[in-house]
Parts: sequence; structure tokens; C-alpha cells
Amino acid sequence: MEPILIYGFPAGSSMGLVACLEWLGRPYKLGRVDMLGEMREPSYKRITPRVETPVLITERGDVVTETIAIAAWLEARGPERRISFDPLSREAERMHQLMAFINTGFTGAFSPLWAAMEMQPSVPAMQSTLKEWGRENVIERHDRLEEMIGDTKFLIADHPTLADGILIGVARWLDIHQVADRARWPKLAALRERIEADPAVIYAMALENGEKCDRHRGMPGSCRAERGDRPVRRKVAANERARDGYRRPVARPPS
Ligand SMILES: N[C@@H](CCC(=O)N[C@@H](CS)C(=O)NCC(=O)O)C(=O)O
Repeated sequence: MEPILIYGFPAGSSMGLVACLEWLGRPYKLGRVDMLGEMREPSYKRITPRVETPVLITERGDVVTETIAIAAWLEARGPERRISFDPLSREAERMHQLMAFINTGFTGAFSPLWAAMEMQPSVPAMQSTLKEWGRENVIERHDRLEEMIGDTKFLIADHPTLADGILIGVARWLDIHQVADRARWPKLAALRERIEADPAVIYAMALENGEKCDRHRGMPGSCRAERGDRPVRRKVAANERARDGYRRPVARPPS
């Protein structure tokens, strides 16, 4: 059996791991789960009672959760070092440091913004506080990441690695929450542009948006929308659920 990555939509951080699998170049399968709907059902809870994405089902049928654990799993299966480095190298140290930074403080900074966006029923005073707190956190973590970016084309090297995949799944949340113009952090903006232009990322985003897209030819023109031609936006979906009387927990679990 090939390993299966279960990724979440809309706008799940797991999109970056789909790109990593593409870069890795080993056989894999994908499962796609609606985080605002079917992820809450008992069948998903049987896979992970923590009700989160991403989830990796290994060839042995074991369940691996947590982005960093899945990244470590991929790293161990890429002896060609396409998306990682010799474990004893400086590059490996730097990659692990950046992956941890992105998966903890950087990702967690968005939690108040998600909580405010998805709060049902709406509590304007609390939402406004959460938004203010979230915006400050996100800006501060972006400042720190900007300082950490070096002169390489991608985060660690001149080719994309696991760190770039983990970054790109989350970095777009800046735009979704309209925290600030990405140009405020020029190095990060340039890096995001390079990663987002990578065919594996275009492919992963097209899949996430429910579009049909040729593997390795993920250029916009080759993607065919399966369910509408607009990208699915988390807020739109959240609003639809709210309209239909769906109520999801206010707080997102911290990363
Ligand atoms: N620490 C976990 C956090 C995973 C996580 O929070 N995933 C989000 C999607 S990006 C999720 O499933 N949240 C549950 C929800 O939206 O209710 C990891 O890094 O894998």
C-alpha cells in the first residue's frame, strides 16, 4: 500500500505537505477532507480523535499526525536528499530550526484570527479583541521570520525543501486574514512568490481548490475547475456553515 496523506481544505496548512510529496518523488496517495464538515464525523475521529489535519497513513497502516512528525517521516524516506539534507549538516540544523519556528509560533500566531473569523454566534467585542491580538502576533512573527531569511533562493537552499512546504501552507493566511500587505516583509514576499510559482505548489493548491490539474504541469492554464472557478475560501465556507446552522468550536487547537 502506498502512504496516504490526508490534507484539509479550505486553506489547510497541509497543502504544503502535498507539495513536499511531489518534490520527494515517491509514490503516494491523497485523501481530501472538508475541515468544516466531514472532519467532524465519527469516521474521521476514528483516524485521529484530535480532529485535525494533516494525517499520514503509512504503508503499514499506521497513523502519523503532527506536521513535524510527518515531515520527519518524509525526511527519513528521501535518501536522495531532494527535500532535506544530510542529518549532520548545518543545512539540516537550519531546516529543522525553521520548520519548528514556522510550525509553532508562526502558525500559532494566526489562532486568534481563525477563532474570530469562525466564531458562531458572533460576539463582536471578543472578535475585535482576538483580531487585534492576532494581528499583533502575526506581524511580530513575520518580523522575526524576515530576519531569519538568508540569501538562498528558497529558505535553506536554492531548491525547495520541507521548510518551504511547511511555510507555504501557512503563509497565505496573512492574505486570508488581511493582516498586512505581504510587501511589508520583502524577503518573505519574494520567497513566497518563488514557492508559489513552483509547479508542485500550483498543483497542490489546485487540488485543494477542488480543481483537476495535471501533475507536474500545474500551470494555471492547465487546471480545470471542477466545482466553480473561484478558489474556495475558508471564510466563505465558514459563513455557509453558519448560515446552515452549523456551529464549530470557537478555538482552534494551538499548533
Ligand atoms: N500541531 C498540529 C496542528 C494541526 C492543525 O491545527 N491543523 C488545522 C488545520 S491547518 C486543523 O485541523 N484544525 C482543526 C480545525 O480547523 O478545527 C500540526 O502541526 O499538525
